[in-house]
Order: sequence, then structure tokens, then C-alpha cells
Amino acid sequence: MNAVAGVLALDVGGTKIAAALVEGGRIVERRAFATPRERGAEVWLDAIADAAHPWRGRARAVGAALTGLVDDGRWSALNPRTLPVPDGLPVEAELSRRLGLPVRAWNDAQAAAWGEARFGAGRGADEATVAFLTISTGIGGGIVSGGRLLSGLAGHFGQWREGGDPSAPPAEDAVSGRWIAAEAASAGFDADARAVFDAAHGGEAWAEAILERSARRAAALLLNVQLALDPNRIVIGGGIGLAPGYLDRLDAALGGQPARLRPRLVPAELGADAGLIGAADLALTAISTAERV
Ligand code: BMX
Repeated sequence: MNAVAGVLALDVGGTKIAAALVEGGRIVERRAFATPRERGAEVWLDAIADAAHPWRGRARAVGAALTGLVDDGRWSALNPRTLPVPDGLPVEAELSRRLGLPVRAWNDAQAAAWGEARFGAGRGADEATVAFLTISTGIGGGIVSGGRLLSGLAGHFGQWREGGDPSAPPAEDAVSGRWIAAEAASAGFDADARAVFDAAHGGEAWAEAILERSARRAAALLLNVQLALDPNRIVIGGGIGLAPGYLDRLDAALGGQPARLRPRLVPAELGADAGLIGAADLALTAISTAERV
């Protein structure tokens, strides 16, 4: 049995990268920095390894939550606009080589779904299905059903196509933080998503209109998730999803639906830590299972 009990947790999003040391299911140390998007995957991996390096002696495994598709240890983009991940990057092997530890990787929202189902807003759902939807740079999602996390493409709700046209852009391209900022620019305002929320809170009609449109589209997505999975609850996360008033906007947009169709929306309890805590727990389980074989 390995005496070192900690796990290195990584959360790589389109906007920021977070690294943390997790011990006993809790984050004991952390650091975060902006994703150096334009500098490519080699730089992202080196930056991640540099951030995690000081904790190496205190961890027995690495759990990585990555924006994009993660299949059998390889990392690809589903929407390069969120982060232009090269196709099939062997991310588990590449990070393991840099850190000298076993690495397991999942999609960021899938890891967060597990974190919330086990330790957060999904607690107590037992075998029932818990869906997770995070609105941030893009829209991610995850599904925990029967006590298991569904992997691969399962939960990538932001990639759903709108309007019955398979060649339409992904749903997230007209909802997420990136779209909100682009709409502000179109309206003549140099504002990121946070500034748009501040402007709406300050009574600016242009900002409220943008958030209203984003929330209505997200609400339509949530209604479809409810019809597809009939989850016990849908946990809402992400910088946009948890921004002040956004959840109320989602509920208001769903208000006209019959009660049986209306999703039960709950805010993520682990906030921005859900992916880190989920990835750490998943990695610890995966590595411990492998050690027993
Ligand atoms: C995109 C997709 C998802 C991700 C979601 C949220 C890529 C690179 N990412 O839909 O895998 O979960 O964005 O990503 O294709 P985030 O960076 O906003 O957390």
C-alpha cells in the first residue's frame, strides 16, 4: 500500500488551468493561471507540469479534468473554438512522463459531474440519474447514473446542434461566455462575460438582453436534457452558470413548461473545484483498482 495518499488534480479549461493537491478528498493547496491558448499543447502540458511539480512527492497519482474529448488516455477537441486541442494527443502518457506519476484523464465536465454527484449537489441521489451542465468558455456536461459516470461523448450537451440542422454550429456557440463577450462587442461594448453581468446588474438594458438570450437558449438545452435522461436533478456549474442571477433566468425561461417536464436545477456546491475534486476521486479509484490487479 502506497504511504503517500495525496492526488494531484488538474482542471484544464478554455480560459484557465487549475492545479491542486487533494488529500482525503479535500483541496489542501492550489494554484491557477490563464490557459496560454495560442501557445499550443506542448506549452500547456509543460505549464501544467511546472505548476504541479512542487507537490510531486506528496501524491501517488494524477487526475486530470480536460476540456475536450478524452478517450482511452487521448485528448481531442470537440469544439476547437473552446480550446484547439490537437487530435488524439496522448495526454495521460505525456503528463505521466513529465510528472513521473500515473495519470488518468477525463473530460472536465464529466469529472465535475462525478465530483458533484459524490460530494456536492448530487449527494443522496444514489442510483438515480444526476446530470451536470457547466456554462463557462463553452458548455460542458456529465451524466452519473446508477452510481456510474458515463464517459466518452456522454454529457457533451454543448455540442448539440440547434434547429434540426446537423451542420449548424454547436449549441454552446450561441450561449457561453465566449458568445456573451462577442455579443457585447457587436453592441459596441468592450466587455467580457463578467463585465456584461455587472452591466446587467447595473440596469444596462443591452447587457440584460444578451443574458436573457443566453439563458433562454441554455434553458431549451436543459429541457432537452430532461426529456432525454429524465434526471433526478440537473446540477448547474461554471463561471456563467453560477454567475449572479443566471440560474434565476434559467428557471424563469422554463417557467412556462408543464411541471413534469421542468428540470430541477440546483447550483453546483463545489463551484469551480468540482472538476478537481471529481478527477482526484476518479484517479484514486482507477489507480487503486489497477494496483490490486
Ligand atoms: C466544449 C468542449 C467540452 C467542454 C466544454 C466546456 C472542447 C475543447 N471542449 O463543449 O469538452 O467540456 O467546451 O469547456 O471541445 P470549458 O473550457 O468551458 O470548461
